[in-house]
Amino acid sequence: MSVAIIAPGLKAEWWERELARNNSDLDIDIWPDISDPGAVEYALAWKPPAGALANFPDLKAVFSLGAGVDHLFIDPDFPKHVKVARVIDPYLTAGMVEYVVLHVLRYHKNQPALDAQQTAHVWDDRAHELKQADERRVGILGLGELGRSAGEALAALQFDVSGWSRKPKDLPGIRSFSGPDGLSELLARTDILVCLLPLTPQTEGILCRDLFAQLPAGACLINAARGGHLVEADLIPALDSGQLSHTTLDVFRTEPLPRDHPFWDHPKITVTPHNASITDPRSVARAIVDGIAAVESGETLPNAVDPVLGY
Ligand code: NDP
Ligand code: OXD
Repeated sequence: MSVAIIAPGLKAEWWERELARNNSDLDIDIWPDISDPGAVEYALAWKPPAGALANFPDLKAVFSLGAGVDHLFIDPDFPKHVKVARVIDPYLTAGMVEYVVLHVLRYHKNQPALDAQQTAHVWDDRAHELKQADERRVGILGLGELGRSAGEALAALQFDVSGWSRKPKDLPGIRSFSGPDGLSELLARTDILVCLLPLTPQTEGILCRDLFAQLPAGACLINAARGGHLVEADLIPALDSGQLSHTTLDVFRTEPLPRDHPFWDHPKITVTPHNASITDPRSVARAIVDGIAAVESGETLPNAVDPVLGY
């Protein structure tokens, strides 16, 4: 069975090792050194160069090396008949839950303002509003694997949690909103907004001036989904006007974030380098090997995405 790994910039040799550890019969090549493109039946991919997957005429399935698949569907030559699976993995979920809880707590405890006080050598324990977690309203855009798990963790910490998804949900401790009206209702009752949507034509640019205007003044934003969700030109005006009080961004339209980008130095923006959560080959390679076995035995591909919905 011939497998290609196309993940420029990732540790492809690590993936090769972990795949081989789980199935020593696989014949694994790392792009661009593919010995026989005509033999490749499965590909592991992360941000593959445009057209690269179209070179494999007998490709049966592509395994995204992340939860998102936008990096595949962006390729105009992506072979549309090929099945696509994404990562759903307890470690990836745990990493995102940790990131979201970390940054929600940071806002809840007014940490950005306390950091500024320390810089100015100011001791003032009264400067910040006292709110209990159940008085802090967190709104999560996207209630899938990651959004739902982050919401459950925040609800367990007693936060007032709401979430928005395409279809309504019934989740303990999370108020569910859906559709365009549901989005406005959620925004109106959100102090800390977390974006965990997939990037699709429907969600591109959703974090924009109009959305910010629907939040209570002074709300905070955490975007751990994709840079394409944010209209970058709308962010600094919203922060400077006070409509937003602080933002944490893990993802950007251009990654790495260019060194001269204004987000780096803005006092109300926290930048992290797209590492909210990272796929761990040690657990995900096993799932990929199982996925290959499922396709080979005529079963449904586990963790398959819907190519029409794009997630
Ligand atoms: P899922 O596919 O499990 O969940 C997606 C959620 O978004 C679902 O609840 C879905 O609704 C909702 N949704 C999709 N489209 C719309 C829409 N048009 N309107 C309203 N809701 C919508 O994805 P995951 O939770 O696994 O991952 C989310 C994203 O997080 C990934 O696509 C990726 O971009 C990002 N990510 C970022 C990482 C990082 O390190 N920064 C790491 C991992 C992922 P419904 O339930 O009704 O279908
Ligand atoms: C992912 C990511 O989609 O790391 O998994 O961004």
